[in-house]
Amino acid sequence: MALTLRILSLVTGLLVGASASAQTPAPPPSLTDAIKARYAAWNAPTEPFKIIGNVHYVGTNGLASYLITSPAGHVLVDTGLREANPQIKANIAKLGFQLADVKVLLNTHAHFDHTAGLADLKAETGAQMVAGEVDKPLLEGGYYPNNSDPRLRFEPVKVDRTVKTGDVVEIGPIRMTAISTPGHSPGCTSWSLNVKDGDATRSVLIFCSATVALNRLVGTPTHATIVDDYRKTFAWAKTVSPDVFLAPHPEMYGMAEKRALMGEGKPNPFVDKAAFGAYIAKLEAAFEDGLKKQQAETAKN
Ligand code: 4NZ
Ligand code: ZN
Repeated sequence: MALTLRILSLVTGLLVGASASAQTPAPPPSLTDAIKARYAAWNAPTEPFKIIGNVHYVGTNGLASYLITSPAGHVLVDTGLREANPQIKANIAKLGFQLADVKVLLNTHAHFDHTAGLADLKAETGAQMVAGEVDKPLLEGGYYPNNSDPRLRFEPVKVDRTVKTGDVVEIGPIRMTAISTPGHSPGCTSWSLNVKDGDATRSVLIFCSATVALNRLVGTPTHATIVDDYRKTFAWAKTVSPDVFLAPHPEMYGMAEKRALMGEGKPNPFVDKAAFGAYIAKLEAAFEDGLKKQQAETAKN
């Protein structure tokens, strides 16, 4: 019972960004349990659907992948775990699109839960792999920064093009602008684009992430500039209010709840200018809390 609770609290902590390590003093075996517990949820299937304009959800129920389509070719953002690739491919086909038309693979950040299928999909499509400059060595090495735990490794993927803030990925009418939002990973990259929604144009942000999750912020940090990086990302995040906020973990923006509200003639529930700001406020508080907890823990040892 106590163990189950500890695992649950670790997993919950990872997802909401609270430092679970304060309740659970970072025992390596719990990582295995946390990952295992997440696997089933991460791999659970879901129906693909059009979110808005040419942006589609083609991921699993637990991990987001986005297909941005155009007559000149498609962009796929992130995969889930390696074994979820058949689901992503089936989801693309279900929506009436062809895997072979995926010309670019984008990544938000080089963590196994969003990258493990990239190498296989790149081999199958020949698509160009594009990622944040600072995450390139992680993607090409298939590892988590400053962590040799084999459970965090993934199939390495060659990065053909690296980006930083302001760089644009273009395919036909698709223009996706990279924004470096480091912290959660050193090269964490958010992607912004405009989509047509009837007569309106909507701004869409696929936010990389800024949860603490498995990251070490103090002592031997996951990467040297990590605390400053998170703070810069929060400062930037407070300056934007996209019409549509998306992220690599669907629960970050209430994917399932919003999808359930979709319907003919109803306003699109994914259009919510206040959603990102509200999320960032909570996330920043969770980060500062996580930082304090890690500092207190380090001071004790
Ligand atoms: S992440 C786990 N990508 O940092 C690992 O949000 C990594 C993340 C979340 C959860 N995990 O092992 O449970
Ligand atoms: Zn991550």
